Amino acid sequence: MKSQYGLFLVICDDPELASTLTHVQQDMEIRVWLPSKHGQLQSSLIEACENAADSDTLVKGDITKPSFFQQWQSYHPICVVLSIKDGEKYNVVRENILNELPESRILSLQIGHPDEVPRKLANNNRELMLSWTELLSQPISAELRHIETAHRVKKIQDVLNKGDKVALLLQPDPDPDGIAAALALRALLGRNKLSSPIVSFGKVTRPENLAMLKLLDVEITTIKPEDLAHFDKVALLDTQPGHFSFPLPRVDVVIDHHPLSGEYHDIPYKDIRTRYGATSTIMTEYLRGSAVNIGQRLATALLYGIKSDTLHLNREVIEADLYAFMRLYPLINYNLLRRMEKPELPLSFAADLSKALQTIEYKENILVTYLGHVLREDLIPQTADFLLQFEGMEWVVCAGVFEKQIILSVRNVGYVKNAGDVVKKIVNGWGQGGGHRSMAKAIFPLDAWISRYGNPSEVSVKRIILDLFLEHAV
Ligand SMILES: [Mn+2]
Repeated sequence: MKSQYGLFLVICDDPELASTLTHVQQDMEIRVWLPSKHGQLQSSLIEACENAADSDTLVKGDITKPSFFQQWQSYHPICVVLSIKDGEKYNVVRENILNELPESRILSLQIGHPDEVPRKLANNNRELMLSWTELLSQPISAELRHIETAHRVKKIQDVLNKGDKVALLLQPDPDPDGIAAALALRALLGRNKLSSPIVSFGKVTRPENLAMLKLLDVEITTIKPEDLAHFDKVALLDTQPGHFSFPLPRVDVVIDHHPLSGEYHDIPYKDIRTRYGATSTIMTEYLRGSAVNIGQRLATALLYGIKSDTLHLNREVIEADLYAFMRLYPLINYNLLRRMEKPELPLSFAADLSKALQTIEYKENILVTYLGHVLREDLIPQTADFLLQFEGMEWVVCAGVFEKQIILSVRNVGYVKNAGDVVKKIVNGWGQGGGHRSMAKAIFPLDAWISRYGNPSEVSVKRIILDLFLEHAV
């Protein structure tokens, strides 16, 4: 019978690997070769593949004979996994497959170091050869990292679960990485928001972070430092005691990826991995190492934490970040992620955006525009992101007024001066600002702006910004 889904043929002389391979391909009909001669290999293969899909799965025969393969000539496509240790036999079998099943493709897996068995596509374009080592080394080393973290999780649980009330303390303007890490720690402890609230000495301010709280239904309580005394235990996530300008009354756990800013000898549990792109990566390893189920909400939060701390993996990341990303990605709610990353625009903004587009100005690859008063602060950075797509532009500055402040969203193409440094020079002394290589933000109190430059008008704001950036960015 010809199957519309094709055939997956396993020719493998290792019973356990053969059995594993029967679970790899879900869509195709599976056939596993059995040696026709009674013997150790035959009985081991039968035993190992006992649970394979159906009774037709195991096929006896002599693979050194061309005729064995002729029974599948009508199938299309045919994928063969070939793993035979004996080199001479391997060559005979390979020839038989190539000749008798001209439509087949072969994945040839060999034992050996990847240097000796480099990934190679045969001249016939039908066979890909690689080593089992190459195939397995990445997932196995990730699982080794995960299991290495399992005993750490036990220690965290021992430290924190002695307390009735555990504070999950984030930095004063909590960001997605910290929020996700707190949700993950709560899941590891098997606690809820009452017994382990997320707390901070400041409020979430960035619109996309507020969107995260709203969409994932996360509460953060703003507390004063002395309120920490009401908690039995305190865990710091994505931050360290050294980041605070005053001594914290108690700290039991620190999990972070920022550069070490203290010795912290007295803290019962600390895990600070400065090579990691995100604390969310560390937490994902904790969760996977202790086999805790990662639900959709938690997965979405952790993936967003990794994405936002690594600028969508555009900043330096290590394999662990990529691996965590890969494992989380299938678990997330894509719709929620999109809504967190790109908050919807209010319809009333269309007219303002249209005017801002019509009145853009540029000089020496610097493009500026002014939105006037905006309903929501994130409309300013969202417009700046959009404007950077215009050809030839290296810098974009989008300005707007929000809550008695003039806010500048700055973007650049990444190979010019550092946006954060430029903004720091511009705000020097009378505004606040900073950022990264290609993204930055400046905030000027409206009255300070007025006393310096007069009332902000579309024409004056654009001229002032252009002058400032021509002076400092070029
Ligand atoms: Mn972080």
